[in-house]
Amino acid sequence: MIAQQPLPQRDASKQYSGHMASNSVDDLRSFIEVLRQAHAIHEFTTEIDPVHELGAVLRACEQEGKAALFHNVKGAHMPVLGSALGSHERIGLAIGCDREKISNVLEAATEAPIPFREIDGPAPCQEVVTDNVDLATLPIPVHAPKDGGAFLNAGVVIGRDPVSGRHNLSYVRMQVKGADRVGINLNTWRHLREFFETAEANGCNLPFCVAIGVDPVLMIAAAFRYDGDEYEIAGALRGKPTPVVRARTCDIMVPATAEIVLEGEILAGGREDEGPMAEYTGHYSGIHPQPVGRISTITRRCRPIFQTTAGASFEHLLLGTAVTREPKLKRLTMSTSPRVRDAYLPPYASGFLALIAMDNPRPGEVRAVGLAALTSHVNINTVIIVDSDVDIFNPTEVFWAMSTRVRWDRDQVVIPRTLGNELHPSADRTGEISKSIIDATLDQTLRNSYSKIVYPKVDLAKLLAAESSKKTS
Ligand SMILES: Cc1cc2nc3c(=O)[nH]c(=O)nc-3n(C[C@H](O)[C@H](O)[C@H](O)COP(=O)(O)O)c2cc1C
Ligand SMILES: [Mn+2]
Repeated sequence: MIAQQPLPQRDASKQYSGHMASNSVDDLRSFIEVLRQAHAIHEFTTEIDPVHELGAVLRACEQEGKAALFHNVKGAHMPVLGSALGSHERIGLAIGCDREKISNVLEAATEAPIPFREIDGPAPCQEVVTDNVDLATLPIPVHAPKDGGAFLNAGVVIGRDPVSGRHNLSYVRMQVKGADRVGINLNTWRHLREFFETAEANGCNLPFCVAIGVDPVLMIAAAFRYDGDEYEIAGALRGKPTPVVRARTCDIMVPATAEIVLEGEILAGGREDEGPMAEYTGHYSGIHPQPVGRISTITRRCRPIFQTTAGASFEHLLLGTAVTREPKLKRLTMSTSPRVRDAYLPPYASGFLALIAMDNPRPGEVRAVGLAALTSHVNINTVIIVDSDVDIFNPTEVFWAMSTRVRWDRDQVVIPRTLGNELHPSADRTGEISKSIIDATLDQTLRNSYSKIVYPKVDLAKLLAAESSKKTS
């Protein structure tokens, strides 16, 4: 059993409530409305097969910068939403800010947490309760061509620390293995894995819930690394407490407005093969022994909307590897040196690469900043530091700096045998990997001799228009 702990008291003067005033989102449905108004979603009434077709259409929508709502999924009794937060624009819509402000808003949320609030009375997420569980009643897609089956992957997995009682929100893909059985891919370093290992060491199963179809701030909170009760991050992002209700079968609070909630336990002592699935590394994961979960109850709204995300989708990469890790990357690197101008985790590098721009770094500072970047998230294994005349958001410029400003015998440090993520193709199954800092800044002794060539900007269109008007006259 999980011990109930009082929530820690917070300094109310630090409560963050500013930026959400005009945002009308408080659940998945209201977010879909916002996406419609912003023309950020494609809707399909044509029948779509959840096996392989839905994943492919989702990918095509993502490439156009859109979410997708499938109203007619083959064999399904409910619509399916995909890629809700698969772009900076849609993340901005979810939290009511411009894309440039996302990092700041997320950083501020960690500094001014707002705890959840238990609602009185019946909760929408428990309008219908089913104890006779059959996961086949849910439209869980088989997304990518070589996926080993149907995976639940956009649900927010909620667990509680058996020691402190705090709630942890995260994404953990679950492979459907039977009517009420799932394989659970619990990676190294994950909080839920720590909870499970503690429970299992005491011979206990670990209760968990999966909330599918939630207010998008809960989706963002689930991708965060945070040591407190992670409902606090969702509350801070929304500017008010997340309404929750007690699960039916365990001592876990679930979001009251979720579309669907699965309640179950991760079983102590059992491991079964799980995978493969299209992973955020851009490769399929292998098949590995993983813990097994049993779902005991499904609760839902009367007419629920199912939510999914394809493995290795923009949404998976943005949420899981980039946007939610940048605030800490910036905080640690900028507090290491005031000469750090910007820091970026490009989603195209799956969260393994950090790019940092610095102004005239002093001796030793580049490596100090590189070490700070590596410690900001365990998955980061390469840090490239460039001068601030290089645009870190433009890969062409970063490659140019690497090709012209690095002396490889001197400007690269390799740190062997460091904890990373076991899904990286060069890591072993414990997650051990080697990491690297690449100093692609101009050597201090060369700064006065070499400067980047920059031509003045011209208005070519105006010049050419003048040319063609000459021709016609
Ligand atoms: C769509 C999506 C799927 C993910 N799937 C998994 C997974 O299967 N296993 C895992 O350990 N982490 C997965 N992650 C990453 C974790 O959910 C994420 O790092 C989260 O912060 C972990 O929570 P924690 O820091 O509280 O442990 C996924 C992330 C996203 C966005
Ligand atoms: Mn956590």
